[in-house]
Order: sequence, then C-alpha cells, then structure tokens
Amino acid sequence: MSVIGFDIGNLNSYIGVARQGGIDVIANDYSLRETPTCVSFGSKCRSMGVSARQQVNTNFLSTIINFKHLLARKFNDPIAQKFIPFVPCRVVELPDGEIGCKVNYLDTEHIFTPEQVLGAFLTKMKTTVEASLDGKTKVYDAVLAVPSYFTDVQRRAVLAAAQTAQLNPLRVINESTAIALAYGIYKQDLPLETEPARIVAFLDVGHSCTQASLAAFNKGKLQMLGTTYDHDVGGLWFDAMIREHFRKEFLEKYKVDAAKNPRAMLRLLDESEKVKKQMSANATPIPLNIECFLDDKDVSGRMQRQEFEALCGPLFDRIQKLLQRLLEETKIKPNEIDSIEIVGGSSRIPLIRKIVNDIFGQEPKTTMNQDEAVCRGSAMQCAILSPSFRVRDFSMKDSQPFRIRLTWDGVGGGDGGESDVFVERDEFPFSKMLTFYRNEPFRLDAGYAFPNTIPHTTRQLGSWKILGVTPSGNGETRKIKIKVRVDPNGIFSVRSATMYDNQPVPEEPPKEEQTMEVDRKENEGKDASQSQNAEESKPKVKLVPIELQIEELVPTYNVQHFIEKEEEMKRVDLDEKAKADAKNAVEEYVYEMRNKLSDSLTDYVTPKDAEVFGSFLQSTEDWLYEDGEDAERKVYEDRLAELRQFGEPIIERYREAEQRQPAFDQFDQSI
Ligand code: ATP
Ligand code: K
Ligand code: MG
Repeated sequence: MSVIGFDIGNLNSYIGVARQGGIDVIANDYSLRETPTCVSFGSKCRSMGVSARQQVNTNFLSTIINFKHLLARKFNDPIAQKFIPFVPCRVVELPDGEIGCKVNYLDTEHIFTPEQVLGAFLTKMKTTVEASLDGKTKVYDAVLAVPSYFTDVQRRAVLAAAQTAQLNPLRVINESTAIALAYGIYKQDLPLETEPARIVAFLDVGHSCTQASLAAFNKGKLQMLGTTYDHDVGGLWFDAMIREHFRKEFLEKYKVDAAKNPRAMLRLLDESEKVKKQMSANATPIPLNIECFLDDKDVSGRMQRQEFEALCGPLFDRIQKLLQRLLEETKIKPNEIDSIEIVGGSSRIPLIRKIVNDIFGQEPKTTMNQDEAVCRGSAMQCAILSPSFRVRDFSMKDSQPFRIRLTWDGVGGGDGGESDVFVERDEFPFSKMLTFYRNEPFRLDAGYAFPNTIPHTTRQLGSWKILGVTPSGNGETRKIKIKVRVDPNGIFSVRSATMYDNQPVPEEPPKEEQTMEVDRKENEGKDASQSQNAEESKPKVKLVPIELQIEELVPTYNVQHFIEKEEEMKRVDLDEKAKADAKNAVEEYVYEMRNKLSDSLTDYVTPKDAEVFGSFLQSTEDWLYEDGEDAERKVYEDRLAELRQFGEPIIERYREAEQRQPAFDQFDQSI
C-alpha cells in the first residue's frame, strides 16, 4: 500500500510519500522533485510534466497549463476568465456553460474538461510514484491539498479527478493546514495542553495565489484559527506585470507588439519569470534577451530590483492587506504571534520579508522547505489516516472559510426559514443538530451566505429532500432531528434525519436504551403494520427514533466515464512508449554492435561476415531515419530479432573464449 500526499500547484506539483522513517519527496522521470502542472496532447500520444512543459512552443494549441483555477468553474466565472488567457490551448464554453479545453489529439479535435485534465495529470503523478515503489503496490491512498478557499464543488472536482487517475483519495486537505501540520508534527517543544497555545503565522506566496493563516499549537494538537487569501497576487501576476512592462518597451523600441502573438506572449512571460527570479538574488540590473522574437527581430531589455518593486507595488500592497485582514479577522495581535513562517516559491522575493516584518514586528522564518511543505503535510495527513502507519496522536481542527446558510420550505405544518449553520472560522470537521416539526416530506437547501465574498459563481451547495415524514397518529407534526456536517474534506452535507413522535411522553419515561431494547424484541419477525399496532397499544415505545431516507442533490461528476476515457488514453500512451522503447532497442543494438565489431569482437568473426553484418547495421541505421522512422512496434522487434541472428553467434564465440581463459588459469595453478 502506498501513502501519498500531493501538492497540485498551479505551476509545479510535488509528491510526498510516507515511509517508516518519515516523508520522502520523490523525483520524477527527469530526476526533478517538482513536476510542471502541464498536460499536452499530441498526434500519437499525450505527454505530461517536464516533457510537456518543454514543448509548449512547438505544441502550443494542444498544451494546457494554469488550469488549477478552472476546476469546477463555469466559463463565465470571472476568476476562470482571469486565468483563461494564460492557457495556451483554446478554451471554449460548452453548451451547459462549463469549460472545455479544445486540443488536437490523435489528429482529431478533442475537448477535455479541466477535471479530466487534472485526472490525466494525476495519472502521470501516479506513474512517478509507481516508479519509486516496489512494483507490487496496488492501492494508492492519497491526500490532495487544495487552496483553503476552494468551495464544495471545487473539492468534489479534485476528488473526482483523483478517482479518474484511480487513486484512492482519502481526503482533500487545505494547503495552509498541510503546511501547519508539516510544521507542528515533529515539534518536540510545543506547550502542554494546559498552557497557552503557541501561535504561528504562515504565509504561502505561490504562483496563482497568496494565502496567509494563523495556527495554534499545543502538544499533539493543531487548531487553524483562520486563513485569508488573494487570487490576485502570486508569481504569475508578478510575471504578467513584468511582461507588460517589456511588451510596451519593445513596442516602442522595436515596433513589435507581442500582444498580437500568443506564442510570443508566452515566451515573454517565461523570460520575465527568469528575470524576476534573478532579481531576487541580485540587486544589479538583470538583462532580458530574446532572439527572433517577432518579425525576426531580436529584442533586449533590463530590469533592476528597485524597478520591479515599484512596478509591482500594487501587488505588494495586496500582500500587506491580506496579512492585516488575517489579524483583524482572527483578532490576534502581532505580539501574540510566536513566529512567522514563509513558504511558496514567490516568498523568495526579498521585499516580502520586509512586508512581514513591518506588520508583525519580527523577521519571518524559513525553517520549512519552502517548496515541499504542502506535499509533506499532505503525506503526513495520509499517514495519519492510513492503518499501515503508526503516527503519534495529533489532533487537527480546521477553520471554515465561508458562511453556510440552510433554508427550508414552509410545508407540512412548519414555516419556511433559514439559519446560518456554519459561520466563518467555525471549526471543522463538525456536526450540528437542528430540530424541525413536519408532517410530510420537506426539502433543505444549502448555499454560501454572503455570495459576494465567495470566490466562485456557484453558490448552491446542494439540496436534500427528507423523505418518509408522516403525520403522527392524530395528524400532527412530528419532531425531526437533522444532522448537518462539514466533513474532514471541508464539504457540507445533510448527514441524517431522525423522526420522533411528539405525543405526550409517558408519565415515567423509560431510558432511551431500554425503549430501544423493548422495541427490538417486540418487532422481531413482525412486519411493519404489526409493529405499528404494537406501537399504538403501548405508549412507552413512542420515543423510538426512525431513521429517514434522504435524497441528496449535489454536484457530481461522471467519474466512470472519466475513468474509461482516461484508461483508453493511458493505453495509447503506453503503446506509444512501448513502440519508442522497441525503436530505441534497435538503435542501441546497431551502435553497440558496430563499435564492438571493430573492437572486442574482431577476432571472433570472419572478415566476410563482418562486412555483411556491418552493411546490415548500416542499412538499418539508414532505415531508422527513413521508412523506419515511425513503424509499428512489431516491425522494430522483428528487425532487432534479425540483427540478433547475425550478432548473437559472434557474441557467443567471444563469451566462450572469455570463459575458457579463467579455466586454463585454474588448471595452471593446480599443477
Ligand atoms: P499555487 O500555490 O498558486 O497553486 P504553486 O504551488 O505551483 O502555485 P509555487 O511553486 O509555490 O507555486 O511558486 C511558484 C512561483 O514562485 C513561480 O511564479 C516562480 O516564478 C516563483 N519563484 C520561484 N523562485 C523564485 C525566486 N527566487 N524569486 C521570485 N520568485 C520565485
Ligand atoms: K507547489
Ligand atoms: Mg502552492
């Protein structure tokens, strides 16, 4: 069994694997720990991660990056609209208002939803895990991190994508909570439960977003106090501002406008990012040069840290506001905060330290791995949930980002109404009980309460129909207890509904346990009508709770369909890989034998055979570049077999001679 934690970053993703000794962050097929969150479709197969990101320029229209915030959003959602210009492929509105990524795959047009794209990417990530394991693992338990402000539909989308990749998603965890967990779980010096908690602030400045949170720690215990976020600050937005600066400069200096060419825009964005990173390390001017940028013109410019700080001033202001908001909302004062940890790639920008220092009155710390904290915390959460690991007891309470309002109809003898069942910064997971009086089935609807503060256009969480409600004996309403819950994934649901009779209780009410026991005995082997009679003749059984059925209407994904499509595409990828491997094997054999023929094998082949074999090797090499450039796998395998028929006898003679030699040596010694 594998126990994995994923950080699906808008730019880079990381995988943490729990092992007996701790969490390992594993490397991908390019020996890198970070994998670009990128999927590209080709005429033969797909590619993902590093190779896909490297080929963006040549496969622009079929490559997808920056899709994290398209998950579970409608096409016209303002946040989706903000990210769509940064997705190289064409992004279209589907008939139902959903988002479609239109790509050329296997030489035909295909449309994939962002959830399918994430499913594909997770398949790739799973392959990375497979390569690092023993090969026997069948079950891939996974915890996936999501931004703390992801709404229910977005969380459901991530779970569906994980299932598409045939992972077993045990949970989605908030990124900020994963960071706090990674921070706290190994700390030996946390205050005792009876002592005041240690309060730590975390600031994650990523690619697409910035999140800040406060967490309270005691020995074996973590409580998230609150999180604030801003979609408008992050590495991508810094890059976009730098790009715009150079675009204008080049328009003036060279009379070329990058805005007219999406490829040039992407290239300029990538180059802007490089300059930005260098500016973090150097205060000297950093050059930006691009050859053959547009109209065959080479362009160049430069930027210095001070200039960057002034240019991106509005973004830095937003980080400041985000931190201030965190203090206001949680009502924690800077002097109550023990330390501030900064993580995320963009936290390397020097000015961020100053902003933190100005607000909290202390230098931020970087004791955590800035890139891997999220995946480490997720893997740790997975280890806590997995029966195959023994992790020290650590209780975690998260903080609810949004207010959830439940509304109900005025039917069946009750009034319509509403209640905010969970409010901002309520802890979760958490369940609450609500009491209703009804004599017929009724419906509950849940939604986010202050829609304008929700970073999503879907405000409904779902509807729940409470079935099987009947009037009491005299036609009156009955008491119904409803349990609502925000589960560990941060997803809201109506969990259960229990109906009680609201008849006057018997004079000496028996204990509930006893009632239930009497009832069970009496009802054994009887059908429903008989037990009804029994109930009427014996008033003491009237408190028996009856579990009601609930019809749930929440957003769902057709995971089965996703899985089938994903399996099909995975098969094509695997076939293509097997074909490439077969071709490589022919190529390698040709080079190997040619070298050996003129070296170690010379004495074991007649000059004539060497010539025939040599020319067969040569013609094979030529063929590989011509007709054999793109053949079926079987063709390569057959060709290799043919070559081996020539080569193996020669190698055999060589091996024999090699083995004979030591035997002679032994013989010599024995006399
Ligand atoms: P998100 O958290 O928004 O989903 P992510 O997790 O992929 O995205 P990170 O990996 O935390 O994001 O950060 C990536 C960003 O960090 C990129 O924009 C990158 O340019 C930026 N970055 C990395 N190193 C530096 C540096 N030395 N100076 C400035 N920015 C940097
Ligand atoms: K990341
Ligand atoms: Mg991140």
